[in-house]
Amino acid sequence: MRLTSVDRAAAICTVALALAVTAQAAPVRNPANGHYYDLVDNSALNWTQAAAAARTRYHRGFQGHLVAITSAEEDAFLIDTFGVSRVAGRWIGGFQNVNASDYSEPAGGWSWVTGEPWSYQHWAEGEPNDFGGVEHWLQIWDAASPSWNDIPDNAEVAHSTGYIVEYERSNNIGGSTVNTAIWRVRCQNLTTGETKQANLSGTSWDCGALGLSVSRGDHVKMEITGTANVPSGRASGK
Ligand SMILES: [Ca+2]
Ligand SMILES: [Ca+2]
Repeated sequence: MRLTSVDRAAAICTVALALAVTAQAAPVRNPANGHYYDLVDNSALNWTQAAAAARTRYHRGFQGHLVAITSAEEDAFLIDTFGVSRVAGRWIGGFQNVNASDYSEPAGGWSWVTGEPWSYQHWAEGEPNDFGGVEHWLQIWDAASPSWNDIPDNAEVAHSTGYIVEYERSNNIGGSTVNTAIWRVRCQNLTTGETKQANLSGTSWDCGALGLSVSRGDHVKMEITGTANVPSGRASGK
């Protein structure tokens, strides 16, 4: 079979993804809540790219999301399991919802990607500080203590080392009661050129449900971009 450039790109992408996945250790189960956690090394992704990438990962049928650290116990589990040096510098699932009624700088409007209540906080000393007026995303700081820093949506500025994924049953992260994120989901049939897009909540999507016509053998690309309460970023897959 003669591969088109699109086929080759997809094949290379698939190999790269497989290597990236197999390079990671197995996710670790937290017996306190039954959720699994792992670290993904990728210094190139900004927060929104990492947030989208985390949702494309699965473990034992559980869908991933950037970790929402909602208690001291969960925080301690991560630090004890992975170690201070390995959790430092990673994106976690907090962001500042600038449309929220309680938004103010630097400490108002903070939210978790899961929609869980923002109560437990582990800010580094002097943080959040909204440095430069553009720090609306959350990382574990690369300091002696693995505490939190607000930082721009920029991997280079954040000196990011990657991100932390939490896996749990999708009904815990996809229900209307807890998931407030709205995503722009765009599907393109690369074979026919047809494109469909919609703004959707939830945590998994199907290009067929968007009305895209797909025949056997067609190549389809899905892009997930933040809207409204989640800033822009993108991830793509087949
Ligand atoms: Ca801010
Ligand atoms: Ca800061």
